[in-house]
Amino acid sequence: MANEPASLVFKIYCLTVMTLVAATYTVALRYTRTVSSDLYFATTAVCLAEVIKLFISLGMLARESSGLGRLKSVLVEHILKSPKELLKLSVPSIVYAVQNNMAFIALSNLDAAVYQVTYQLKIPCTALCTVLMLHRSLSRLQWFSVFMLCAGVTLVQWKPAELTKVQVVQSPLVGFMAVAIAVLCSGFAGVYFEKVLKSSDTSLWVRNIQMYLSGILVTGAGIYLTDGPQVMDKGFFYGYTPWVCFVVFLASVGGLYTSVVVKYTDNIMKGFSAASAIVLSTIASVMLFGLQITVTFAMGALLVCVSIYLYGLPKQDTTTLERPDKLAREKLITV
Ligand code: NCC
Repeated sequence: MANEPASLVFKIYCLTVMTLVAATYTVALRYTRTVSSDLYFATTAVCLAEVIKLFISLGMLARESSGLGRLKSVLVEHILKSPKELLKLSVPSIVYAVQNNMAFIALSNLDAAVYQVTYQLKIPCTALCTVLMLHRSLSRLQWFSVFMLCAGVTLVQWKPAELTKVQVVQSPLVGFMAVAIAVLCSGFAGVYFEKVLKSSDTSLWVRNIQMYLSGILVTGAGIYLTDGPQVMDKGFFYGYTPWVCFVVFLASVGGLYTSVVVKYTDNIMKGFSAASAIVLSTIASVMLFGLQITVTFAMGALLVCVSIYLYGLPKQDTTTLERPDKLAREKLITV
């Protein structure tokens, strides 16, 4: 299972689950941040999700290793005897810890639809990180399609702002700043994890365990530094309702599916596929439940489809499009 290729059906399944979980997560998280009077500590929810992901990854590794003896030797080799690797994976775990906390701050201050729309800036940011960190090249047409996708998803998810009055004080400026930080973190951490994962044969579940171990330490420090005295006073699970547990569950499942998607595709494809899953699930709702399609949705869906088509076109004359600097240098040398 470690490095065998996945079937197309399996990839589509993972992408669809990831996208549906992400959509539900944003709305459920927003709900939990606006309705309850005994507001839970967001930092504890982020930490708890890391713990759950660690245990599930251990279970998956045990399944992959077929036998407890083998599991033990894999853990000794990759965890106890690999401090360097643990340190390497602590980089994305710190960045993801910041990003996951930012999502709570943003959704405490912004409507879920506004958050979802502005968060789409992660698509070009991820493409930029891929080019810079993985040294992959995108043609001009592919760059164009990345921005077209960003505009398309924005239109597809466009909804009128929440009309219901929320019970908490909100600061849109703080919300937008949190989104900006989350966008940068998502692009960087996603591509960094992809780079580490694909640069060796080490199993995805081992990489996840290495990352979640430091994730627990970092998010634990986050609890201590941000809400320490209050958590000591009121308790770790203060304000936890069934909805909050549901949010933590979604955060864990969504994160694990994200890791599988990155393993079998890449971070840019994750953006494209998530967009098509949103379009397809809305079309399915139209056919199944008679949902009304808006003009903005139709325009956005068209942009998403065209951008997917353009991104997939074979690259032409890549030297001139991708490395004009290289070409100019070569010309200078000949002169
Ligand atoms: O923003 P995004 O993902 O890139 O964030 C990645 C999430 O996956 C977790 N992760 C990543 C790699 C890995 N090996 N293990 C992990 O657990 C990170 O901790 C981080 O939470 C997206 O592409 O839009 C996506 O969005 C998130 C989420 O909706 C946003 O971050 C909003 O806050 C989705 N997460 C969930 O639905 C829980 C993710 O599935 C897709």
